[in-house]
Amino acid sequence: MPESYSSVGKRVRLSRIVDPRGSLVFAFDHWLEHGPSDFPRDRLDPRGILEAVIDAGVDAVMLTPGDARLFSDIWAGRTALIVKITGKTNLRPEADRLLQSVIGSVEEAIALGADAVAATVYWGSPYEDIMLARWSAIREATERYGIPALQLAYPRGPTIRDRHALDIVLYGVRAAVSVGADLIKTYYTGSRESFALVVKAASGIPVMMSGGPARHSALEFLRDLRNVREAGAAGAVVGRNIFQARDIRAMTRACRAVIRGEASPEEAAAEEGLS
Ligand code: FBP
Repeated sequence: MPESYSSVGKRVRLSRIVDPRGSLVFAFDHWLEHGPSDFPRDRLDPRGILEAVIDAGVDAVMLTPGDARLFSDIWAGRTALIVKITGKTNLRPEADRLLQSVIGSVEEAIALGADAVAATVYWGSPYEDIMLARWSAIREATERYGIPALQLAYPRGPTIRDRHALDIVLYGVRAAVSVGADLIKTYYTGSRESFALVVKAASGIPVMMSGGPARHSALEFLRDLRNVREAGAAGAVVGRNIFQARDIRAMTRACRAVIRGEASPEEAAAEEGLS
């Protein structure tokens, strides 16, 4: 029985993002999600950051619909595009930050030339029900159009004390698989051994580590990337550890070399003059 059109589309598009050697995706929705606190005064220009990262080489960029449109002259033809169609700001009252709003549609993402659509689910949020209804509608549309659905599976809510705890991350990832994610981005559990269990629980659905806040040193982050790779993950989706780095281009190249297994963290750091 031949594959469905949609399944071919998903497979082909996913292959533009997931490099079998290990993928590096640049997440750049932080102006919406976090605001100026993420951006030192010399990093206020999104164009310069995006140009530097793409020039250094990443497998894909993840952008909001508005930024994907505005910066198409930078990414188009140079890297794959993931359009994130949910978001929130930190200007909201704290309790309401546990809900992601819809900021675009699958159709708009396709119109922009996207290779995947991304949406966040805060597993454990009091708004989980709303986000799951939205996720289901998004997933159904991605099925129709043959475009992969990436879930940012983020356990977050009043019952969750440690978002990075193994059982919590395992639960979020298994839940993401259960609701049909084609690709999963989730928190790092702190070690190769524990992240290997997360990858295993995903039952073949590719898992990528979410970068998280900038580490104390570039080398520390590169070691996390090495662990994630050795855990069998498909790669990493990284924002702050790249765009807050002293040298954005050098850090991007080092991350790519480590996630692909082309260099050890120490070799990549030395090669790029990072510490
Ligand atoms: P980082 O590598 O900077 O953590 O980026 C990944 C990401 O998921 C972004 O897509 C998003 O803006 C941010 O983290 C969400 O951060 P938080 O976990 O603080 O909500």
